[in-house]
Amino acid sequence: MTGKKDLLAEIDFYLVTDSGLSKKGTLSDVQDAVASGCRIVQYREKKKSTKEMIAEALQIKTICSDDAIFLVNDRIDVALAVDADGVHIGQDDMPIDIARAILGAGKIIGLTVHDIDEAIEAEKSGADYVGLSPIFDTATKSDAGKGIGTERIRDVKNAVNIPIVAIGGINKKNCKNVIENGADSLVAISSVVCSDDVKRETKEFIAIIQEALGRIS
Ligand code: TZP
Ligand code: MG
Repeated sequence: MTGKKDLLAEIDFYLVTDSGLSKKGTLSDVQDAVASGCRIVQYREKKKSTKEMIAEALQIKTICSDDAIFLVNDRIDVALAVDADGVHIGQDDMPIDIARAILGAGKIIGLTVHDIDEAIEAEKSGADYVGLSPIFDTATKSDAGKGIGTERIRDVKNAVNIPIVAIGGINKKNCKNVIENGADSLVAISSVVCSDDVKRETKEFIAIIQEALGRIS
């Protein structure tokens, strides 16, 4: 298999960057998370210029190296420019078949879904994983909508075979429940990037997730 697709089976804590919320900055957050064992990073940047994004993305790619999957949110052009491992896109972004044709079979494409129907459609159209959103109410994304609750994760898990990444309002208190209800991986943006110690937070999330997945070695 080309690229890092096989690493998708091993992901647990998934870092999504947020330069607006971050205490120490995107590069510091990526460095700390990867140093603590995070295996997947999504560069989500809504404010910077394309030029700035490409420069930052190249640095993130270097930090992720062979250790972590490196995806770019929304910007397929930026992902191509830096030869990232793939992209994460939403329902209103580029149709997945066109994104696949541009990126090629070896790249990872994650798609945000909100319910079972969108998840089934995502799998059919060739998504490598789905981001199920939002599990709980969240202030981090203003248009995320109301939390769907953890029971919906199980419904989606039963309907598709690709990994499910849960996102939205997840913290260390509720993350065990998220995994026990069928998520393979989860994102907790504000819990991690707003903290003083991203290394510690990442380690703690990974430990809770691994234990809930029964993968603890
Ligand atoms: N997509 C759906 S909810 C969300 C995104 C990017 C924000 C999640 O942030 P937090 O702080 O983990 O609730
Ligand atoms: Mg998007």
